Amino acid sequence: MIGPTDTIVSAATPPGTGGIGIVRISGNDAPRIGQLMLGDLPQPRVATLCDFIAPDGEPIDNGIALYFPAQASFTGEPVVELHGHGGPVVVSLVVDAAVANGARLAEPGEFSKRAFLNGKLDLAQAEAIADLIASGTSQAARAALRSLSGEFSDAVNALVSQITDLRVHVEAAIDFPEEEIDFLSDKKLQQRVSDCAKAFEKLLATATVGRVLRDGYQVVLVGRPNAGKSSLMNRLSGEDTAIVTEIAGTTRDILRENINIDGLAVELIDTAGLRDNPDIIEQEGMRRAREAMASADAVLWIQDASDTDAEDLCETLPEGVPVIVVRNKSDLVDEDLSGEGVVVLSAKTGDGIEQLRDSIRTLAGYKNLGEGSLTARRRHVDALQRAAEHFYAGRKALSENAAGEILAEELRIAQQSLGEITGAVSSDDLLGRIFADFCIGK
Ligand SMILES: Nc1nc2c(ncn2[C@@H]2O[C@H](COP(=O)(O)OP(=O)(O)OP(=O)(O)O)[C@@H](O)[C@H]2O)c(=O)[nH]1
Ligand SMILES: [Mg+2]
Repeated sequence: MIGPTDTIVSAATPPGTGGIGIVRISGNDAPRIGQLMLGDLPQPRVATLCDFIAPDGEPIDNGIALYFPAQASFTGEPVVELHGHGGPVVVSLVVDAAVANGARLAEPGEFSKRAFLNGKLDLAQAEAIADLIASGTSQAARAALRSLSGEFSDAVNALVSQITDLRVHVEAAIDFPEEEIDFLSDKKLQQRVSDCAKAFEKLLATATVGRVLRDGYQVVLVGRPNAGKSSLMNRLSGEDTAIVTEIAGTTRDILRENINIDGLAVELIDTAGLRDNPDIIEQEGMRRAREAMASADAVLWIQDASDTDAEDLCETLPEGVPVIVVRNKSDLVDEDLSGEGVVVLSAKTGDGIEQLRDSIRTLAGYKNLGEGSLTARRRHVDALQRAAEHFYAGRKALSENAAGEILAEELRIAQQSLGEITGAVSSDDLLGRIFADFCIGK
């Protein structure tokens, strides 16, 4: 890949006042611009106190300047950093001076993008920078740092190289048709296929949790009116957010509350009760409830355990969303309500709430999250899933029809999907979308 050639400048510290304000200049022209603004370019990587000078020769500020030659900079290009006083006017005067000397204002994420284009980081690592900056819990921050250091990319690359070995093996078999059958029923090949399957499973589990760590886990509470959805949301959050009454149809709007289950950020969404003859307001509430379910990570289907007539509307739930069935109001019932995949609790007394928290953690894949967690994005999970589907299709073709060509082709596509994660395979459009989400100066 050929990197960009113009020189960019931006404040690297957030707007506003602070102890110091940092302006970063990156590109082939950075040493020349640095020299114009500082009188002399500092020694590489030596913090040097100097005046920052405007094009008219007047000093703007006095501070520390650093020069990083191309090989040893964040972007992979020559970089000059000016650490001055952190006032919005001073910082913008320094930026203006760099522009007057030939630099261009950087777009959001452009420094990171250049680091990627110059091979200093892969795409997943560059994304981890933004995730580290945006992380909302300390667990997420630690996981993002691990992804930034390349642990996630290493795991992806290891899988890519496993698939490459497998492809080489299969393609060799195809090239020697007279021995193909033997090749394809070879024990070693079977071993490689099953190793790949295990690696896919493991990486998908890691990425799925990593995605949840980054984005949080969205749980929608749905059920019949009066089942106790709002009571349960209030109980889980410890806040009195939602109105609770004995009137069926109390909740009509969507209500949101963020909770933290042992470091897992969970967004709870309370919805209007689903019923057969809703009034016009409830109709809209139900429409919003269904919309929330469609994009949720999980659904809590809440039943009133004391209402034996309550018919189960569970079948109205969207396909593919994991569901936890909650039998609420256990305090009103003596009989045993437990069952497979069912949590029995009382929103009123708090009985059984711990089991529910536990079920949510398990469903999120967060249960046994050790120290080794990484952050990942939905984009990564999608690419991994696509790769896995092709791999499994290829494995099926091999086991059912000894179809080596099909396996080889599916492996090639799987490899390509995995390449999208680290950016080994990428398009301008994808890069544009990813880096546009970064903040200015990063
Ligand atoms: N005894 C008992 N009553 C409960 C429990 N949970 C909720 N209730 C009562 O059930 C009634 C309905 O509770 P809500 O939380 O408003 O129910 P909801 O599902 O949000 O109802 P809508 O918003 O109308 O759909 C209220 O009178 C609550 O006090 C429980 O665990 N035990
Ligand atoms: Mg309610």
